[in-house]
Amino acid sequence: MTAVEDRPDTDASSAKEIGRDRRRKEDQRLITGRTRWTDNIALPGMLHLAMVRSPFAHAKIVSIDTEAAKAADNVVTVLTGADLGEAQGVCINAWAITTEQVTPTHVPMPTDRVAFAGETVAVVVARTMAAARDAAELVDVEYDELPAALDLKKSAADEVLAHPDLGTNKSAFWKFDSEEAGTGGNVDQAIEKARGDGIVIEREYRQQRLIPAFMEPRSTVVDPTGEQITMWSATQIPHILRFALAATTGVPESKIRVIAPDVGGGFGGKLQQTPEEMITFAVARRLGKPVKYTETRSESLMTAHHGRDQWQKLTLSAEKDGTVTGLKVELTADLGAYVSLVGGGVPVLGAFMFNAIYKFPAYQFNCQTVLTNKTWTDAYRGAGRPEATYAIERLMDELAAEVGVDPLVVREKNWITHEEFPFTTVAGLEYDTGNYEAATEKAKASFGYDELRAEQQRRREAGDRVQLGIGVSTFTEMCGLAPSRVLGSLNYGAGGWEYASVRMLATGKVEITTGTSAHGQGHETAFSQIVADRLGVAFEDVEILHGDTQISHRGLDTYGSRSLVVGGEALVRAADKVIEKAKPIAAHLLEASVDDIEFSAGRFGVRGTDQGLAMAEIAMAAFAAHNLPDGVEPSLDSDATYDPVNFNYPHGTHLCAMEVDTETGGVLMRKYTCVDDIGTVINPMIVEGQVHGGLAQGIAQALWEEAVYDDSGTLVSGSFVDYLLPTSADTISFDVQHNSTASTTNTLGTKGVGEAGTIASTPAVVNAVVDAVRHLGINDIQMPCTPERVWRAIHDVRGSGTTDTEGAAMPHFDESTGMQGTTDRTDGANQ
Ligand code: MCN
Repeated sequence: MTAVEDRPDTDASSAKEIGRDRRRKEDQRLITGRTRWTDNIALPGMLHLAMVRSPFAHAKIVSIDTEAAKAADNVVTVLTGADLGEAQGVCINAWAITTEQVTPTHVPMPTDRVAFAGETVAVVVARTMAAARDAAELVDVEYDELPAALDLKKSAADEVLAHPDLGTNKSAFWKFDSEEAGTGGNVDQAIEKARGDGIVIEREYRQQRLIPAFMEPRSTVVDPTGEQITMWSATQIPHILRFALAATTGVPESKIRVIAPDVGGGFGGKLQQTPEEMITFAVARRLGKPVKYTETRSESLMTAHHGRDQWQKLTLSAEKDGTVTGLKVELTADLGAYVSLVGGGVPVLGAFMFNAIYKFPAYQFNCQTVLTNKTWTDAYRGAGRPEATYAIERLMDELAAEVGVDPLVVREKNWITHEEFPFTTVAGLEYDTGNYEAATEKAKASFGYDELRAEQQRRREAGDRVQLGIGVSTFTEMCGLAPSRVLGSLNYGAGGWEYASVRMLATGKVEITTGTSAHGQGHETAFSQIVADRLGVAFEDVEILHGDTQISHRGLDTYGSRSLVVGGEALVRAADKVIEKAKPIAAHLLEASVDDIEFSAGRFGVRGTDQGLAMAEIAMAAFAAHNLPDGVEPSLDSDATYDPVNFNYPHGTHLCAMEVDTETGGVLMRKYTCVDDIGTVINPMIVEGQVHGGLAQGIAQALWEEAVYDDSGTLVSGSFVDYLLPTSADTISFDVQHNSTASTTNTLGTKGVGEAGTIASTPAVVNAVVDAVRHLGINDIQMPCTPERVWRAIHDVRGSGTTDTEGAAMPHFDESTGMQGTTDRTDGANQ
């Protein structure tokens, strides 16, 4: 990856903060360790928890013998679900996608039956963490194992029930039809017509289950002493968590304070009201003492919610020249054992994105969510949109192959041109701005598209053992979640607004609170840049406070790449209110009319004169209150709650070159270029980091990561030995660029970036791998494209004896370019 560490902050004399590289303020404390992670918190008399977890995917709890554990050294008590009773509350589902949704009750610590391997059945409370974990081994639980619903398709057919009392595994069926919605035509008719005189592409893709493996495992401390119960948690959603705790335990919301201190990553995986948080809260209340629970990495992989896990059945119709006419999506989505906080809605987020940047005249989306006896699923970076993007971008490559043209040609034939914005899509969204042509041209030039295509051709003709594939992904996404009315129409349980406050302190410094809750995104830096420009104050003078419901008392937190476009807009509006509040004070002090006061670069001036006062001077005057106009309050602060009127639509063109060793199945990334359009860039250095991290996660889905369960429902990829998380050594130096069309959905013209790299990259990589071997007769390889899977695909077509395969017998093996799996090459291409 690019070494951003060596990049200095850009030109300090530049007047503007927005658009400027700024090293992240928060990194000072993070990299020097002068900060507080939840697990660092130590309170007087604090006790430690360890969870006793089910080894079975599905079993009746016959008995729990806690005596031996209770007698162990330093153990205070052992509690079961029966002991805690209703005080443990329930884990809520905030998004029932239909009114008929079948939703099993999710008690944090069940008393009668476990529904996935890893579910908690008892909790040990001890004076040290080690004592708690040791004693957890002594809790003797007798189970009566039940058949487990594991395979997604079989579970959808109700072969084995995940929750026998519910009588079905089918949780909800959700449908969108363009004809019914009035946004397009009849998809079945479009497909029927194409069967007669056009092209019909039918494919089934698997979105494997992934684990959002954040750096800091989940951790929670609850202090029930004092007037309020305080919870520190490594969470993305302190505000939502406080609401959920209050709503499900009966403790008044005003008596609960939730603090998300520095949080070491989340990727959607900490967008949850977890059983562990609920149990910790209940135990602290019961014992009246502070308690802490920190999970081990194995617990994290096994029980923090998982992501993706879908089967996608797709039918695309087109005219013979590649003009698309219809798209039908039939999705089966694995919810796992429970319907998590927003998990049921994740596929619905994808529903609006399958049509992507293309002008489909007809579209239908059908989704069946299914309960199984596996870890529950929910948002994972991109949440629904990577799945949709994968499907459509893979399909566009298939269509191009069928028509016999370059994948970019078929895309260009069908995409929305820049003159057509704003454009209402067949899924009913209004895309505000974009320029797919410009992003693609820039990407092609930087990537060396034509040269790489020529090289690919040469290698094919020469029958090289190592073939070259080029993958394209011209993605868009909807982020900036979200207009509250739209969320309401989708039956979501909350809104999508965001809150910010701006307070000018007497000394001229600025204190900001935001309802967003960063956990690695660098809000403190980027938001300081926005405020510095807006109020004309120094970047260093802005302090951003967040992640504490007592300090930033309103908010809907961080996910869905919403923080800048929704939270940043709230901040701009609050800052503008402060400017408006300051104007009468300035006019009064300058003995001018308010109408003559102009604000520019931090100074309130009198039009047509050189008289003026700085923002800091007005702040001091407002604080001292010695000489304020009548009726003006002695303070200079304001706040704003902003509810967006539209989503936000970043887009980009991602191009990937992969080398595939047709003898071993080994794949190696040769080049990756992306040109993203995220509107106005606030901090290029942060954005580059976001894109890098996002790309690594998307590429990992394409090539390495997969959560695998065995036939009994045990997670066999339960450690980093088996769950293949990439390191920087596994990726290459990415070519990251931008093309900017300002968004009209917010004042700053920005678009979100937090998920862009993840959403775009997975299909780019798989398209490249498939492209490298398409001439052999291969049109799909299931993710992750491990050497074994690639080798099997090649082996299978060779075995079938197709002419193509025989024609590509790969006679020229060059030792110097040989690849094994995904290990680095010695020529430095992977550095
Ligand atoms: N930004 C910018 N200019 C833009 C867009 C964004 O400077 N045009 C900056 C923002 O100011 C912010 C960062 O980039 O500092 C990301 O902004 P945004 O796109 O608004 O996304 P969020 O802050 O809402 O972050 C959520 C997003 C998601 S959904 C996941 S998942 C994710 C991600 O961000 N998880 C992350 N990035 C992550 N980064 C880290 N380090 N850790 C995670 O867990």
